[in-house]
Amino acid sequence: MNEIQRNCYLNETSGVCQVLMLSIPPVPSDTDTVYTQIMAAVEQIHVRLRHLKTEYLSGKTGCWEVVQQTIFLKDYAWRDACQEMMRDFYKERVPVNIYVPQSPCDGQMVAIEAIIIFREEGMTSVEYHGEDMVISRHDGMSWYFCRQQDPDNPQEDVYTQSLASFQKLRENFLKEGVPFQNVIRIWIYLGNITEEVYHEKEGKTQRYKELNRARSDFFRGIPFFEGLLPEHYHGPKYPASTGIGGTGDCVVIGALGVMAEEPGKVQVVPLENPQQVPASAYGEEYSRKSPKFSRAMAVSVEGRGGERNGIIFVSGTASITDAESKYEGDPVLQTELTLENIRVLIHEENLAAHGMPGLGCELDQMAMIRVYIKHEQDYEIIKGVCDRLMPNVMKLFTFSDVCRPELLVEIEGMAFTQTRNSE
Ligand code: 3EB
Repeated sequence: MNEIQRNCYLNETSGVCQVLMLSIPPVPSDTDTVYTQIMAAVEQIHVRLRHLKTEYLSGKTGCWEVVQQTIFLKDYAWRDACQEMMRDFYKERVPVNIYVPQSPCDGQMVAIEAIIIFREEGMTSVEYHGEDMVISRHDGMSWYFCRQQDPDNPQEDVYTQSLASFQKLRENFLKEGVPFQNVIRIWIYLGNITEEVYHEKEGKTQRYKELNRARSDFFRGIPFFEGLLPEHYHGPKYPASTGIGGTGDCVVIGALGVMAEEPGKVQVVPLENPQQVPASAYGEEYSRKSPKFSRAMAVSVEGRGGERNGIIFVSGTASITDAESKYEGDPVLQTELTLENIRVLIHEENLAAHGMPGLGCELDQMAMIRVYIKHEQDYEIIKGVCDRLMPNVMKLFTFSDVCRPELLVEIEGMAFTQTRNSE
């Protein structure tokens, strides 16, 4: 594999071409600053895109549009300067930039995970609606990339901050006519996630548990995925999610919504893992209000030749069987169980059981994973397991705290799948 193939995943279907890319600058030298690191990362994205255009898309008219960048920053104080650089670079087409206070594991100051769409005339449109929302439309459906970068009420407690963030996020979607029930994937970056806090009524609790309480209150009564589910689906209905730590007191949310423009073309289904209790059914010992998320979301879109194209968004996954953490203190076994959980989750058998036959895949066919690592000393070990079990998958490693104290690693990711043409 060459450098570009290793850090790009290109998914070309009959209706659209999407690219996932990891742009990680060189390990900084003495003369590097956050500016040189960010410029190196952004320029690298565009050098690779030019290469991809000549390599794979020659003959097509259109251009690349970077719709979302998740920007991992070693120091969150760089966020505003970084956003200024993005404005200068992208001008009137600034992607939804989600700034995450987590350090890349090889010592870089920054790392970028980018979602890119090839805007082809008559096939795809991409609209930039301010810095918090980008919409891409193709295949009879629309994708809404959205962010909620930190609350305006930092003086308040984490419950109030989280609830306000969710409410702002809902407003961002409603401005575009998207009800919150159409949000399928959420990322929540919560600073000091395991820190104990005290609440008048709750007593001694934890920042993560207070987030769960806010999320439960906010989600109550939302008829998630109405009109988009397979006919006989009766399981829990919540978006896929990552709830993960970060430095400082941040509450940063990224979210992805979908709308079907042509009825019947799009289906979504929340996936549960037969080896795990649904998170929404966890007992009170983990969090008085359980975490409301599904283990993954599968989206199925009808292609031009009658085939169905699948995208699976895998939630943050950890070393948990049933509802219990396993292999306390052992990063190798925790990583192996985490990847086994993902393997079972995205396997054809599980997709078929959830009403989406033909759209499953194997672990090593995933497009990418993000690996959140709690302790610096576990990085090489955890990376070793991931490289062994998924040698062909693009991977991003960052240091961050995980919500349960005993969990050493959490892994999320995406997979693109396709049914064989039925004709
Ligand atoms: C777990 O399986 C690990 O609260 O949104 C993973 C993914 C976890 C998402 C969330 C929490 C969340 O329970 C923790």
